[in-house]
Amino acid sequence: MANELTRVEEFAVITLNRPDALNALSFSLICDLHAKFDEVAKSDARALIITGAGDKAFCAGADIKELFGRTLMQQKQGGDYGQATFAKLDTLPMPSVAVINGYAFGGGMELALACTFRLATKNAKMGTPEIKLGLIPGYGGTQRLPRVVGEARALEMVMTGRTVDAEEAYRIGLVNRIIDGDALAGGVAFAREFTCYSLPVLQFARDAVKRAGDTPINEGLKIETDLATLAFQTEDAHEGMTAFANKRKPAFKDK
Ligand code: CO8
Repeated sequence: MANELTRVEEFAVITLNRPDALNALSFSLICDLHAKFDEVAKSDARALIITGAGDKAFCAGADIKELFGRTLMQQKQGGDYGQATFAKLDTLPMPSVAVINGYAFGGGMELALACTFRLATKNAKMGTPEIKLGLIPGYGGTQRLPRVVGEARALEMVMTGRTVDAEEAYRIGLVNRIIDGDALAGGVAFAREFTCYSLPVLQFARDAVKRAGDTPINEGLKIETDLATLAFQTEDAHEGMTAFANKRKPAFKDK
C-alpha cells in the first residue's frame, strides 16, 4: 500500500491513499511518507501539497487497529519514527500545504500541523480525539498545536477531544483559509501566492518564523539577523532590489 506522489504543474502532490479506512496512517503508509518526503526534497517542485484520497477524509489518524498488542518499545519506536517523518516537512527546501478535505483527526491533524500552511474545505472536521481512546497525541500534536492556536485552545482540544469545524478552525488560526470548490485547485491557487518568489529566501523566511515559537526573543532576533543577512547575499535579493529600482518585475532564479 502506498500514498500517491504526482506532479501538478510546478507542484508535488502527495495523496494519502487509503480511502476505505479514511486514509488512516498504517505504519507502512508512514514509512512510505518518509520515503516520499525524501523524494520530494530532491525534486524541483516549488511546493508540496498533501491531501487525502476521496471526499470524506484528509486522514482519520494513526491506524487504531494496528496499535493493538504493540509492546512499549514498539510503541515508542513507532512514535519516534512518526515524529521524525513529520519533522521532515520543516526542513524541505520548499513550503508544504495541507489541503484538509474532510476529517483530520489524531495523526492526520498532526501531519497537517507539521505542514507550513493548512487549508480546509467546508466539510473539514479537525481534532485530537486520542483522549477518547485513553491516549494522547504522539506525532507532535502536543507541541505543534499550542504553537499554532495557543496553550488554552490546545489544552481544550487535546483534553476534551472536541471536534472543530472549518469555520472555527479558521477563526482560531488553525487553518489559513477555507477553500470553496475543488480542494486541490484551491491548494494550487494558494501555493501560487508564494511560489513566484525565491525558494531559498522562502526557506529563510519559514525558518526564521518557525524559530519564534521555541526561542527566547533575544536568540530569535539573532537568528533573524543571520537569516536576513543570508537572504541579502542571494542573487535573488540583488535581482529583487534591482528590479524594483528599474520598475520591472523581478526574475528570481532560486540562487
Ligand atoms: N484507524 C483505523 N481505521 C479507521 C480509522 C483509524 N484511525 N478511522 C476510521 N477507520 C476505518 C473504520 O474502522 C471503518 O472501517 P470498516 O469499514 O472496515 O469498519 C472505515 O474507516 C470508515 O470509518 P467509519 O465507519 O467509522 O466512518 P464514519 O464516517 O462513521 O466516522 C470518523 C468517521 C468519525 C472519522 C470515525 O471513523 C473515527 O472516529 N475514526 C477514528 C478517529 C480517531 O480516533 N483518530 C485518532 C487515532 S489515534 C492517533 O492518531 C494517535 C497518533 C499518535 C500515535 C502515537 C504512537 C506513539
